[in-house]
Amino acid sequence: MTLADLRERIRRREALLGVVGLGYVGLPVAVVFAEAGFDVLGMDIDADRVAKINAGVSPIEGQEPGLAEILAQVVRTGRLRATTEYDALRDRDVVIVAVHTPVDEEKVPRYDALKTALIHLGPVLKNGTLVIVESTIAPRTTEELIRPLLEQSSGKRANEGFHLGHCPERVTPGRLLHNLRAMSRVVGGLTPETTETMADLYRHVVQVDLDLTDCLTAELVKTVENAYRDVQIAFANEVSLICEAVGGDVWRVRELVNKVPARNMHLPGAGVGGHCIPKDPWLLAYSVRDKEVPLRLIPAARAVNDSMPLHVADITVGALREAGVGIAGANVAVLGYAYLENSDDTRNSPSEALVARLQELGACIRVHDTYVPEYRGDLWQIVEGCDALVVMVAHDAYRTLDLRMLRARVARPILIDGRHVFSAEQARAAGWIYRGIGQG
Ligand code: SAJ
Repeated sequence: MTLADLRERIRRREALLGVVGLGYVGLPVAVVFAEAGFDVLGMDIDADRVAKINAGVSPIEGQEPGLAEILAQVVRTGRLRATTEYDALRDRDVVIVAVHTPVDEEKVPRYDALKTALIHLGPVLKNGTLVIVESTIAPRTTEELIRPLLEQSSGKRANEGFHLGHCPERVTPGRLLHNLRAMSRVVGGLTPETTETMADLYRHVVQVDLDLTDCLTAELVKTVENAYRDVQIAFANEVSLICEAVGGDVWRVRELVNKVPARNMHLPGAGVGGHCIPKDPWLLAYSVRDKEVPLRLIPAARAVNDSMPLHVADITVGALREAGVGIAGANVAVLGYAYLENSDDTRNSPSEALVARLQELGACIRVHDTYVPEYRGDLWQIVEGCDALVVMVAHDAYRTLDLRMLRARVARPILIDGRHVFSAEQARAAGWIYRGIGQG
């Protein structure tokens, strides 16, 4: 099949699509292309996840407007089905790869899932199939790792036996379907004709700009856009430390700074979690690991953001000490374990670092989280008799808590606010000793 044939099949929605990796990226992708009228075969190594999807049930918890309903519909109409077998992908004209690409302790990318996917995909690739990698990868990875690996595992040559491109995902838990339709996408093919073919495909679901470019630019845009955010958040966090030290209120400072044109001070907070922001700056940095490029700002921003959960632990220890309570043996209740408000996603959660630190200091920890199944217990029971309450995630459910009722349940009225969920005035009026990030 030539690219021209493939473009025609895409235009007529007859192209058979495959999606490898049915997580926060792959599942919404599979759903929206099925909804757009394509025959989609999803593939994942997790048999439970595959079974749930084939039963029309979304394996993703948390608020994902529309996902569960559309998933049920496209499974019912037979447009989407899932498998654990790579072999089932033999007939696919396009295969989108959306597996996770974490970095390890040494900040080196772990491409194990990506390599495994490519090694198993190669042998079943049909002649002329278009492979699109949506996973976030370090600049130059398509050229230096993905292309040779796919040529080797398929025995075909890129741009002849198969076509290859990179279209970095731009999903956000809580807005998975929205972002897929309403956020522009950078489309980078190995050749301009491949890029055009990719754009033909994404035009069926993306309602805004498709920015056509090459693979390297696509890799750079994605890692830079998230490194940018990480640096911006780190700046806000550093300003919050200054405000705490000089007795200022970072929230008021931020509000007035952002009134100045071309200022966009981000939100200080208890830390930076998730599957994108903590990782993508390291993928960007990795691309120059063998070159004489003195990276100082990007690693420093990561260090600032990684220090914030520990800073929240320090604030907690300090507040307890002022109340005459040692941290060892203190009962501390942590509200929020997800990395993001109103999400069930706990990857790289700042709460993990906070809990580990407080436990290291001897505190007894109880955790509640509205969305995370293992922490969904009775909030009122969890806070009962605690010596300090630490809010780590701004779930809507926490914003509406009655602080007076809460005050009556705890042993000591110490409230540590890692996400400015409450105002100091509001908390103190309800009888709490309030300590907030960025508030001296
Ligand atoms: N955070 C702050 N301060 C901020 C913003 C975020 O502390 O001002 C923290 C959050 O609490 C969270 C972490 O950073 O722990 C990441 O939050 P996020 O809002 O960046 O959410 P993510 O990780 O889902 O980021 C995604 C990214 N999207 C993609 O990679 C496609 C990011 O580029 C988007 O900017 C972000 O969603 C978004 O704005 O929706």
